[in-house]
Amino acid sequence: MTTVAEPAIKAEPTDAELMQWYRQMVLIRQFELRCAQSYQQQKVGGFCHLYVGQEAVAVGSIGAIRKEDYVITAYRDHGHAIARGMDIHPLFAELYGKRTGCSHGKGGSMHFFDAEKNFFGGHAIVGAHIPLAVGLGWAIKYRKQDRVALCYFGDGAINQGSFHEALNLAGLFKLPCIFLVENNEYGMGTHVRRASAVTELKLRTADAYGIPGKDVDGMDTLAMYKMVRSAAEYCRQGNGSIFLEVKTYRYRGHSMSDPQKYRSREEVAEYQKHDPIGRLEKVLHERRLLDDAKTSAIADEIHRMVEAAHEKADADPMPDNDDVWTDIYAQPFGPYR
Ligand SMILES: Cc1ncc(C[n+]2csc(CCOP(=O)(O)OP(=O)(O)O)c2C)c(N)n1
Ligand SMILES: [Mg+2]
Repeated sequence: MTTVAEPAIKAEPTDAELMQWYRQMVLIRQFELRCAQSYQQQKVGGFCHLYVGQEAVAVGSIGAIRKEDYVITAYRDHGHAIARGMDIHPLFAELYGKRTGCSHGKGGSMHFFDAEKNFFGGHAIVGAHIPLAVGLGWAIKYRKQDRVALCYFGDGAINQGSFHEALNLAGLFKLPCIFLVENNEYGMGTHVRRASAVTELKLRTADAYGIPGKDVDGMDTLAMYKMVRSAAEYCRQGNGSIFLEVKTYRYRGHSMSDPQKYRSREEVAEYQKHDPIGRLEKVLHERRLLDDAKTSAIADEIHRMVEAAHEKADADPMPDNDDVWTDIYAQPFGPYR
């Protein structure tokens, strides 16, 4: 069995990075709250899965990798897109089915995408993008590049065949992939205990596929950052893939239409006591980077930003009939562009 050394690198973020992450987390939360409102106003077509509560996972992990590294995720993708630096106007526009959306209004909430930022989506079928992450890892190795592929998925994907087939190949070919399961305890309304024979997910891959596993507190941005920094280093050094079990929690329902009968309000409240934004706020207060006045100024500024982006997207044009012929093939073919 391969073992991973404890974080060898001195991964201490700078003050500027900490502040940037804090702003990103507040932005993700406010973006999500506006999404919920817009959904209720029937502005959003299709499904919508909110990331509220899980912000530290995307922000801490994406903060630990480089711009040239690849990121790919499942359908709860708003937080990852924002953490990857996507502008929120094309995200709102995508939700509202507008031409100016990041996928030209054809993908919706589950298909945020930005190839220039090496953000490969946004995928709706549970576990289906994990083999794509192996493809990214394969491309990196084939081209002898100094990159990693960071792949997120939920605890519900862990028993899919695609997960096991993909990890076997990643282990066999020693591909530079970080497989990161966001264990928020539930796949829709099913607790991980009712779906998995082995619930300690970090134990799943070492003996089976030669991919070592670690676990990390996903409500702690700094812990996320440190773990992913060392995982990326492990991959970059040619050791192969790594599997991270991230313990996190979603405060909202699975999607916008979820009466949440499978859990109690007390359970949600217990997790909210360890809110990732509150925890980072405390660190910033201790380091004297933030005080109460600055906290509320940041919240106000981000609120204005979110409202402006939403209003602009709301006023943007819908696609034309002709747009049905575009975005089908990468290269022009027949009537398609
Ligand atoms: C192959 C497949 N089966 C079923 C579904 C329906 N479905 C959508 S989300 C979901 C639960 C997945 O939960 P998890 O992977 O834990 O992600 P989370 O929603 O917690 O982020 C299911 C079963 C699907 N999209 N794809
Ligand atoms: Mg889940």
